[in-house]
Amino acid sequence: MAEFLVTGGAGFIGSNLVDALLAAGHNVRVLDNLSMGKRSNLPLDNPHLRFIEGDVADAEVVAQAVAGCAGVAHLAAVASVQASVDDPVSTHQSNFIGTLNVCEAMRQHGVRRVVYASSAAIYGNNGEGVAIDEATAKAPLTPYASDKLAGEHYLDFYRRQHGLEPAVFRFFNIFGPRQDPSSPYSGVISIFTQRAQQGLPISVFGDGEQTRDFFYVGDLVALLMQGLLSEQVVSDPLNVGWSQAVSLNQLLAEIGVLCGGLPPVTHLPARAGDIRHSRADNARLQAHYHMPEQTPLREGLRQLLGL
Ligand code: NAD
Ligand code: UD2
Repeated sequence: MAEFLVTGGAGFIGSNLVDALLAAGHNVRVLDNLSMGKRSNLPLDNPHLRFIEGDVADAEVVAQAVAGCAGVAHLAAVASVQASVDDPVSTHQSNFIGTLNVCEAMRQHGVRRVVYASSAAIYGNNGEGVAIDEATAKAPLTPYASDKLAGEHYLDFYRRQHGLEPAVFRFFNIFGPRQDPSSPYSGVISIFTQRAQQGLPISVFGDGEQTRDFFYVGDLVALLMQGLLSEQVVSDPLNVGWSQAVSLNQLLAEIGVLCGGLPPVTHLPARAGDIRHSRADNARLQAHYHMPEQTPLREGLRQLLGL
């Protein structure tokens, strides 16, 4: 069976992808520095899994991890936008140099297929209020977004020059089991559900009428698997969202139903620079991928809450 490398495989999205690859009978290598990921996210006793603790910023380590594998899902990054604002130099090592190291290692070892985790952050505030398509002008407002966009450009260079086959996905708001709720900048669903379960007060920044296009991690994994395994991939970047707007107030109502009520909800001033409405135009994704059946928000929340 083919062996695949998942960088960042001990994290939220990566570990869900690892589970799916193993379940499909593949061998998996994970390269993760455990800065955010956890060993407990991985089935370490599975003989088909090899865990390498190491940094994608280390070219040598990346080259060893890439050698001999059939394809790479490159998910390792400091996923916190705020961390990139606070420490652009250090996060650049993970978020950009790590991507360049993966490209170079793939070129050296003749590995072609790579799935890349880009982000809706590359659009900045552009397209706000309409469904954002991939042609929307790019406006990276943070080091995180700049690094993700630069990574896309480098992958395209390696595609043209060295025959790499990148499958580039621009994730909107992903949620589900193993998303870490511990920072104030963690995904809102992970924070709200954890606080609801623990009976702790919930803070809504603004009036709660801002909307997001929430996408369940299991549905994302189905797409990442296709990106990794399908005969051919489209090299154009693809938005990953359902093109559905859910407000925070609607989200809280759903959580309230599942948890049998909500703790006190406080409204605080809106976050500076917060995007009011973010929604993907996913026509290009639909044209090129077999879309999974959508996991409804309530069902995704149920999974996350362990109900
Ligand atoms: P996560 O923090 O759970 O996963 C990232 C993993 O990468 C962690 O396990 C972390 O330990 C590892 N990592 C970080 N720096 C590393 C380094 N230098 N070397 C090796 N490993 C390193 O976050 P996630 O939400 O699972 O994000 C996965 C990918 O998806 C990231 O590239 C992120 O930028 C991207 N993304 C996520 C979202 C979202 O909604 N969660 C949205 C857009 C893009
Ligand atoms: C998401 C991504 C970010 C970047 C951005 C691009 C996550 C975690 N963040 O930011 O990486 O790609 O999209 O547009 O996926 N909120 C509250 N209370 C809380 C926490 C959040 O009200 O305790 C609000 C927050 O102000 C925002 C909404 O919830 O209006 C969603 O916040 P988020 O941090 O989950 O995600 P977002 O869309 O700001």
